[in-house]
Amino acid sequence: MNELLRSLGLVPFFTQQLSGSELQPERLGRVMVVQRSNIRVLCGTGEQLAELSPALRQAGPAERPTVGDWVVLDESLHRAERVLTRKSLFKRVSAGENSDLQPIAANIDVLFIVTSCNEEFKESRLERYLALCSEAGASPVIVLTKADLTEDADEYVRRAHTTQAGVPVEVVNPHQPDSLEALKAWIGKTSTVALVGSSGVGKSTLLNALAGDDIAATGAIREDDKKGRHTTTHRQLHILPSGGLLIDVPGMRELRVAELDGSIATVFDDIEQLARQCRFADCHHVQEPGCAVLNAIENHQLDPRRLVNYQKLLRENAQATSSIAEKRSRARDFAKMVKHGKAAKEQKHKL
Ligand SMILES: Nc1nc2c(ncn2[C@@H]2O[C@H](COP(=O)(O)OP(=O)(O)O)[C@@H](O)[C@H]2O)c(=O)[nH]1
Ligand SMILES: [Mg+2]
Ligand SMILES: [Zn+2]
Repeated sequence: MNELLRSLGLVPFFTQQLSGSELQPERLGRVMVVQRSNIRVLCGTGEQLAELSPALRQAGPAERPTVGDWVVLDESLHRAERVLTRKSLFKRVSAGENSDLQPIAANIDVLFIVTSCNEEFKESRLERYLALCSEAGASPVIVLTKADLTEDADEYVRRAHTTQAGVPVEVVNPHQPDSLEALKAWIGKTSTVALVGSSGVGKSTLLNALAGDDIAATGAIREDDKKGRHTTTHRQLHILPSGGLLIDVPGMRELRVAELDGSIATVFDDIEQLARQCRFADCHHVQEPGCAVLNAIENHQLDPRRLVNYQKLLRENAQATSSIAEKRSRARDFAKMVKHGKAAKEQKHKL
């Protein structure tokens, strides 16, 4: 296969999905940016601006191409025909009334969950990101920025480790350039990493440091022109000079969860284990006698905040999941109605 495509992360998982005529380097590409009606695709022969086929335009948000996707272009090379099945997908519930799942980044291997060593740091937000990461099928790494602003970065590292058993935690300090080496090791040669985290934690700064160039505008620039024109407002896939790919995801203000099957249990495995030892199988860990979870809190083995967040995420997930299911079933009913309506009309014409 084409060298450029290989460096963009093309592995057998994707090539196996191609039929003979699609196996041409100019027809196959990775989505760098999604614009209003076009996508920018890096193909085996260079960059292409492509429009979406009518079928893709009409598809649901989850089926349309997103940053990091592999797409096949048609013979004209100006139209994206199909999206290859994804290896992983980071998604969230879109903000607003009309909640639906919104894809954020596809085919990522590692998710850098970026947070800073100051009051922005919140275990509960990290746990939320970790559940979304587990559901996406990517490996999480918690990245602590602004270590230069605290006397005690180790304390933040300790707290970060409590959010999920075994989660890797890396610290970057702008005064210690070699602190980036650990991150570079995660990125490797051809793996795709997405940077997520609140606005202002230093994602774009990190991207620039890793790329060794000013490819992303940072918050500091915004303060100069007061317009925010230069800060990242869109997601983009960047190719690093040392190999590897990075997707900068601008801060998502709302990060609701839905359709997280077993992922909350993965992040909160400690609570799940404890719950198995409760006297009652259906224990809600509120005030039941013989509750192993409350017992662990009493003995300072479990932070009560963590139990509250676990229950909150479970509730939120159940609610959002059922409302999305309802919406889908309404859409299906409507489609059926339209189809029947059409059929009835045709029948009438025949008579
Ligand atoms: N002191 C310090 N400031 C940082 C660090 N990383 C980023 N910043 C600053 O934090 C602000 C926001 O950074 P930016 O990269 O735009 O954040 P983003 O919104 O996550 O992309 C900018 O003024 C950066 O210069 C760091 O490690 N230490
Ligand atoms: Mg940014
Ligand atoms: Zn219990």
